[in-house]
Amino acid sequence: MSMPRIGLTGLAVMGQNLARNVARHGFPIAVHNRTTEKTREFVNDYGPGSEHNEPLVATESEADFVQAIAVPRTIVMMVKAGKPVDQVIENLIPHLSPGDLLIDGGNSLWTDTERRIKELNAKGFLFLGTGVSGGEEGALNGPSIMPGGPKEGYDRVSDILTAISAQVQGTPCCTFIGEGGAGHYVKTVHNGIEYADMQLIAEAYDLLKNAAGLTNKEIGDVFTEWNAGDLDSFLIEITARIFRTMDDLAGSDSGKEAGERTDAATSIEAAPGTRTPEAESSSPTPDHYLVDKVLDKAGQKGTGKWVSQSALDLGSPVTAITEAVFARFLSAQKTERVEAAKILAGPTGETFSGDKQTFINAVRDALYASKIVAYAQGFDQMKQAAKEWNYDLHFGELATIWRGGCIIRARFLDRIKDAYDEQPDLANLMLAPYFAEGLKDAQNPWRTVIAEAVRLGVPTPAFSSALAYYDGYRRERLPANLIQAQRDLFGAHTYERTDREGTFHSRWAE
Ligand code: NBP
Repeated sequence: MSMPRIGLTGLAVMGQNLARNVARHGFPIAVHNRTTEKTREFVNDYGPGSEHNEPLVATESEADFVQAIAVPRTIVMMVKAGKPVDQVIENLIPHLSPGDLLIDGGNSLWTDTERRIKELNAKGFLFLGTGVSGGEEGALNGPSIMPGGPKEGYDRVSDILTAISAQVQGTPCCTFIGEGGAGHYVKTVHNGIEYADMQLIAEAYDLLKNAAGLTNKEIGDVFTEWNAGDLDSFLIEITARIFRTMDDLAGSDSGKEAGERTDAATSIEAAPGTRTPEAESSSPTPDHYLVDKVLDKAGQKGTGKWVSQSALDLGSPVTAITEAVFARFLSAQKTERVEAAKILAGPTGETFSGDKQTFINAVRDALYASKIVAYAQGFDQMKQAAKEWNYDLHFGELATIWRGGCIIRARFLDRIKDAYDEQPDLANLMLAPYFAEGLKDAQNPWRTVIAEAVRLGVPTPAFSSALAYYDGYRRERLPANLIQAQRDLFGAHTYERTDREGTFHSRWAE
């Protein structure tokens, strides 16, 4: 094995898989972890002499790690975002040589990345803030990679990054995003879109289950069918898988979902403690869908919140993303919700009475239209950020590298790419003819679904805010004239007129 030109520190789930991905592409790689036991186990399991025989070089101290890499070095850090990144940098610096390149592949705050680029540059090192999306599986088999920072740094390692990224129609899902914190900023917005996408799917599920009364089996079938159409995406695909997973830990004391059938499901690989409905058919006791046993408190690591915070600073109305963040906060108030459920009234005497299939199709259309809005908002935010911080973002390229590997990969990213290829300065994605047409076709069912949700008391914050954004954006005149009048009346804030230039202050009627 030749001396590695790259090393990776941080051998948790992402680091291990990414290191193996690099090694499997024929690039020997030195590996390191704060807890050295993990490094030993990892290299024993996958390194030279193991059944995988991958070109991994185990190292223990920071000095050993750095010495194991050929100069000029490239070192990838896959550690917890925040302070650990600074600690790792501090520990590595005494051992580095001028010109070495550090890559932070974690979900770091882009302003931290901007700071680290400057600090390391002052010390003679290069630093890239690089978004990596795709979770464990993507890291191993090909993630979407969003590198930002000095172009010189990217050029040094682009052969490795493009080789290990997902490939779609021969195109790597990795491109240089831009200078400074652009890579981590784009990754953060990607995560914001992911939040919205997941919330929209959860709302569709809620409507199918609690408005139309579909069983889990039927819901799984609906998602499988949707995945064959315009909604084709990783998140819809995994949602269908979730509805095909039974819970091995379910006790026999609680009842099976009424009307549930457990036949005819596509085979999936069952994780320990779970099995598929086929396995269930040979089970001596009736069983439960695992999804029903999952506590309804959504976790988060902060990237969605960062998108919303940044959107407020930039003045970009990313309503669907922010509602998705708020929905996770509300879900986390489980104890309060359990109490509130006993006190607060919902609609009385209202039941679903429409045609089920028509409603299912309408939910599909509402999901599709809301998803267009969520992406449009995310791209709008990146447009504002690019202006604010001079990021040279190429939106068509972003859509290209999100087509594979990452969590928000979806069929319609091809259409987003086409839209920005045709019109790089597109004001809003919703205005691209393909999406404007899609929204036009979906708008009536979208409205029907939201009206039905309101009537039945099913919360749809992301569906509803997406529609309100659409209706607001397409309105030539909004009621903001009244807000300006109020501001001028109580605070002499002045206003502009529709019929003449200048700013005005009026004495409003007593
Ligand atoms: P974690 O985010 O759980 O981080 C664990 C790693 O950080 C371990 O290697 C740990 O070493 C190391 N570490 C910590 Br914690 N504090 C350290 C310190 N002070 N000095 C040195 N090392 C330290 O791992 P992950 O889930 O693999 O994620 C890695 C990065 O990738 C994160 O930024 C994450 O947000 C991002 N990311 C994760 C995913 C995903 O699906 N999980 C997807 C995309 C991006 P130890 O073993 O000694 O404790």
